[in-house]
Amino acid sequence: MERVIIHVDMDYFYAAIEEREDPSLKGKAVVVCMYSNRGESGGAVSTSNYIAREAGIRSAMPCKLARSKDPDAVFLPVRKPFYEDVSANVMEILRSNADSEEAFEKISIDEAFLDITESCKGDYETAKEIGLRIKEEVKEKERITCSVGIGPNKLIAKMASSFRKPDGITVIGPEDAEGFLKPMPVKKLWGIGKVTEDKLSEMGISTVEELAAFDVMELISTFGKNKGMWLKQAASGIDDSPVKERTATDQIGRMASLKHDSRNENMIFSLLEELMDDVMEKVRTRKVSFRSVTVTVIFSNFKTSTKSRTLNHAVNDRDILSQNAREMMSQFLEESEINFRRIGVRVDNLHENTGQKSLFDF
Ligand code: TTP
Ligand code: CA
Repeated sequence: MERVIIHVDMDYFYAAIEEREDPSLKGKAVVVCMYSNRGESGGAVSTSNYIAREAGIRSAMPCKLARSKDPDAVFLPVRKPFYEDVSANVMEILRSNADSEEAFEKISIDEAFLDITESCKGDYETAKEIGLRIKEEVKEKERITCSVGIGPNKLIAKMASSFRKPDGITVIGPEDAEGFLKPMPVKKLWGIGKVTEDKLSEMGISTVEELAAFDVMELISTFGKNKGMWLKQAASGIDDSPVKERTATDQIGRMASLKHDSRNENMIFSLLEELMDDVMEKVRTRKVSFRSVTVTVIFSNFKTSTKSRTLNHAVNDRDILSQNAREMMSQFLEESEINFRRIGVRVDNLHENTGQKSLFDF
């Protein structure tokens, strides 16, 4: 049976929760701000409701700028622990609508994938009913709205959910997938970032249709084997990745703030070394090896960006971790001009060490 996947994305999540909590906000522009320790003037917008978006207010914009765009908007500070509680309730509703406990994957505080292949027996009409039922259940129990995308894989489902927002539902059957993607600009393809978008643009590729038609060997020579093949497949609407929850036990990571926002290499790399020491200590205590390394940077405007590498085989080697993490961190420094606020390093794809001795044991 062909898979049927649902992606659910909560609408203007933090601001929607604030609206729910205070009915007097109804009809007003609401902006949720992450104020920094430097006070109100230093903050950035976390999110805003759709009324505020009409005034041009966007996530990650400085709060000061947002205020100038709509002086009548209501500005509220982020209450992350509270939103996390609401998120946990929503995720329980979503999980209970997936084929099984395992057929569920939370990908952020307000987004998740559900595999519903068995529940709908591969039928898209039934899938749409399930999608509508989920929307109703979330609205009834949590009094906020979400947008739902349904498709033959995660990529299509994810892109379908953002097609009609807020409170939308979009169903893209396998036969519609190509037509759905074709006219989109490549930057809309889930997984394509600014750097890739710019490179593709230099190659004369601006739509998904152009990318799908592009010579795969040429893509590979520019982007490397994995990424080149992925680009070709994604543009053709192909995505075989399973819906699978990433549990905390699958990864070991550490994150910390710099003393102050900075692009100073000494400061960044020495913090990175400390974080890697902590990660390696846990790797050794848990007697595991890892096959991938991820570096995360949270910039001074609160944007988060990650880079990952998959190694040829599982290792528990400090030098290999260090080499990969440092290279990715250098790329971050090259690519952006914004100061770094927090950095993190994580290893995942963990394997238990067999009896064989590792380099560490010698
Ligand atoms: P999103 O799903 O990107 O945005 P949203 O739910 O606010 O709006 P949409 O209707 O377009 O889906 O992000 C989910 C939450 O994550 C958002 O409510 C606030 C938080 N967030 C930040 O704190 N900073 C950011 O830059 C972004 C994009 C989101
Ligand atoms: Ca959302």
